[in-house]
Amino acid sequence: MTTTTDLTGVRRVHGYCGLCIARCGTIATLENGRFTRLDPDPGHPTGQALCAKGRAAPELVYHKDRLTRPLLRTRAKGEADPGWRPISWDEALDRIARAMREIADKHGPQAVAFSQSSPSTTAIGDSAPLVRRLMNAFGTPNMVWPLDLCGWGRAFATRFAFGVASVGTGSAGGAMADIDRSGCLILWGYNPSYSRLTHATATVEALKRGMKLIVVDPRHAGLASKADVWLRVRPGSDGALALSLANLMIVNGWYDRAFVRDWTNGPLLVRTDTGQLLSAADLGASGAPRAWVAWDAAAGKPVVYDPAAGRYDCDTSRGDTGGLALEGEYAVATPSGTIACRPVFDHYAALCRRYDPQTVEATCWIAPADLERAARLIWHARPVSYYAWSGHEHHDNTTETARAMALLYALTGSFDAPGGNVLLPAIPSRSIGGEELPSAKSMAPPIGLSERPLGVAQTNSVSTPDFYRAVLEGIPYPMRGLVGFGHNMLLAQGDPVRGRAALAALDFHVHADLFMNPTAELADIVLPIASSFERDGLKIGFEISAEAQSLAQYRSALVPPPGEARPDTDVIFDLATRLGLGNQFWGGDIDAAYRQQLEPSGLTLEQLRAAPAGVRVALTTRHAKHADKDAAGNPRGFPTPSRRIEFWSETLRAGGHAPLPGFVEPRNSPLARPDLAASFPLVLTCAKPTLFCQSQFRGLAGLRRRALHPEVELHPAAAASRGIAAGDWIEVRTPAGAMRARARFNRDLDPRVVVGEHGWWQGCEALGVPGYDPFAPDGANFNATIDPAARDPISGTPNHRSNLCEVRRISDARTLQAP
Ligand SMILES: Nc1nc2c(c(=O)[nH]1)N[C@H]1C(S)=C(S)[C@@H](COP(=O)(O)OP(=O)(O)OC[C@H]3O[C@@H](n4cnc5c(=O)[nH]c(N)nc54)[C@H](O)[C@@H]3O)O[C@H]1N2
Ligand SMILES: Nc1nc2c(c(=O)[nH]1)N[C@H]1C(S)=C(S)[C@@H](COP(=O)(O)OP(=O)(O)OC[C@H]3O[C@@H](n4cnc5c(=O)[nH]c(N)nc54)[C@H](O)[C@@H]3O)O[C@H]1N2
Ligand code: SF4
Ligand SMILES: [Mo]
Repeated sequence: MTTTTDLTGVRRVHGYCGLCIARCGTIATLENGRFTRLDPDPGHPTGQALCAKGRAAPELVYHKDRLTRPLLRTRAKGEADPGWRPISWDEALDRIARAMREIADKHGPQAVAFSQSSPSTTAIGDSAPLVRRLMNAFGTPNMVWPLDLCGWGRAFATRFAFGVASVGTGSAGGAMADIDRSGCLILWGYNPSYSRLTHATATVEALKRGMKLIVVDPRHAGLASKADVWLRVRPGSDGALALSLANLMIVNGWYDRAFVRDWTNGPLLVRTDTGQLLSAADLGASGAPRAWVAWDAAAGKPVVYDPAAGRYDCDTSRGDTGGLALEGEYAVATPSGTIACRPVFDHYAALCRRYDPQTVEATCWIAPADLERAARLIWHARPVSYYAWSGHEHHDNTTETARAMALLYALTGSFDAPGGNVLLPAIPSRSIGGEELPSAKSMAPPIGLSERPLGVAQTNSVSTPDFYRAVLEGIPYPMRGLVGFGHNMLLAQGDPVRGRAALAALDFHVHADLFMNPTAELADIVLPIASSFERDGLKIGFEISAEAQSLAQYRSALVPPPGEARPDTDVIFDLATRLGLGNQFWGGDIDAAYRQQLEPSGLTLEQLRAAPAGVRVALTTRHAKHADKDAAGNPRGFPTPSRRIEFWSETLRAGGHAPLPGFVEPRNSPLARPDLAASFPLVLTCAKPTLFCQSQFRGLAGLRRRALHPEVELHPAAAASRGIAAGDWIEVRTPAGAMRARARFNRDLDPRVVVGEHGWWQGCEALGVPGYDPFAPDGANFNATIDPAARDPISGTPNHRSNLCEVRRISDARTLQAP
């Protein structure tokens, strides 16, 4: 029995919490139709525990500040009071469709951008494929959302190495840490105790059976207290750390040589004269230019590697790759003379050697002994799995860092092995994102593509700085409209003052949300949206384990939304109809979309609706799928251009980047800018709040009570030398801007590091605590301090976590005085 009602009018309903990426399995209690409690569902693969945010769900649902009616701006943007006038849904949708059409007629549909909050911090995942479908049907490639900060490092940068995400994300697939069977888990810039409870509970269980744990974090946060090794890395230097761990592993022979030889492009030869891969064409006229060459030390001669077949000559002829060289220099005879060459792996090992323990102590602020313990553990406690997130993703060197980490991981040979990062099976489902629609194939290129063709624009995603520029300067083309589903970009992203100017300059802007926020304040129309507890949702697979992947669940609305609020999905369908695109939206039938999604699964909507706790589909996990052979006996390999894990990326080289994952100092680091460090001597990073999701929930008294004010963590020694006492209001200033927060002491930090928290703007009336001006230096907006020019050259990711700062006690803290 999955949904029960007793005689006192109490009903318990199975579902899952949509508030963050953990998607915890839940049982909701309804008393006489009112949603009163949310509890974990221990029978659910993600239902071991709930966090405080999940337990506060009833407060969120019934909060007095929820938006309840569509609102129309009646005063000019820039006026303090927008003069919101409630309007009907009909009027709102008509106005939106008309404005979108007008902009499209004048400038093309690409001049209307969409935006969307991250599915990791909101329930937008319930509707995200349909938002994409609407974009595809309308004909705009421009989705402004935080992919550059969230997902790029894990799921896209690691593809340069593996061809698939070696650190999976919920939405984009990829390999997930098989924590249940790992010998050693590395949590790298990731604190699941705060951010993804399901992973934290799985880790604690695994530690009980003896799994080893390495935590890489400037803070001694979360599971660091249970770690065998905690590496207190200097923010932004993770790439150097990864190379240095790889160095120790290579030097000590602590790596899977056969795996590197057979499954990476480490054996391919690099010409010493040109610094390029030696191609089969270099060996003679009959060689294909896209076929490469390795050195067969057993035979003492070069062998051709054919990426199309994924095999070496020696493998085809002898059935043996054991003689392929990974190090050394070889003189290869070619028609144009002898060419000295070294294998890719030899170059990689040389790169890693530059990060010897002493260099790394100066670069990463990590003691050589800790480094050695970590490297030893990674090898001796195999199989290894890892999960990495915001800590390594929010930097202007994130692509190279993520790649260096992925390649360190390749050395373990644990990829897709039991206990490693495993490409889990999934319930078969069909996309409803509309990629196949004719309009999707004839869209203009997205903003940012020409400058960073290998970056987020590949996925029709736009970084906010590029969006702001397109609006304000028409580069690369005019951007005149924005249709926003949640994303609170003025808080989530840097340069809020420019962002405000950009939003104010749009011809039309609609924002759909549960609450008013600073981004919505600048819209022409604001739409009231149902929370995930007030709408249905379909989830096919829960990502974190093979068991979780096998569950499909249809979540039903617990209670009606407040006032006239409606689910995003309904809004998308209605808007599509008004835009004349209804025929591409199943004639307005939302169930038809779910049915299309479910069709290959063998599950029916009726079956799922009748089983609120979900339905399991038997899935079998197979490992080492790269070794599967096709009919011709060729191995499947990896979906990279070479069909091998790529230590050397021809894709990046052709794009003008380093083929090996070199470490680049963050633009504003103490080592890159000693001149700046003279007046801004501290390194500023940040971490997620435990009680809030990003910029949300500060208005919920039950949560805010436990974190009344924005805080900044610093070492007592750094505070003492500046006359700062615990609890003092301090100003954090960078060359780009400033914010204020209260000082919280943390003895575990390196005294040169300061850790803030972003997302503070909202007040909480019930507790009488104030809100903060996101645009003023005496506000509490962390992202007002970041340097908008510091961006990753490949992805465009802005640097939110390794900037220089100085802190000082504020003697005149009137604006922020605690009540
Ligand atoms: N300094 C610093 N900056 C950061 C980060 C950091 O750690 N430090 N983190 C970055 C990361 S990882 C991310 S993902 C971004 C997050 O940036 P955003 O995706 O903008 O996330 P939030 O700030 O949580 O804002 C989400 C908004 O969506 C609304 N919302 C919630 N549920 C729904 C829904 O179902 N439908 C609709 N339409 N709206 C909904 C909320 O009310 C809220 O206004 O911020 C990034 N910015
Ligand atoms: N409670 C809560 N849960 C959330 C969210 C939330 O806002 N609140 N947001 C959701 C979203 S959108 C995301 S992306 C995930 C993110 O989940 P996490 O990645 O766990 O998020 P963070 O706490 O931002 O960062 C993780 C750790 O990185 C460390 N760190 C800071 N700088 C560096 C660095 O330079 N290198 C390394 N190695 N570590 C560093 C921080 O100290 C922090 O402990 O959480 C999701 N879940
Ligand atoms: S961790 Fe908390 S907010 Fe996230 S899904 Fe679970 S209960 Fe909901
Ligand atoms: Mo995120």
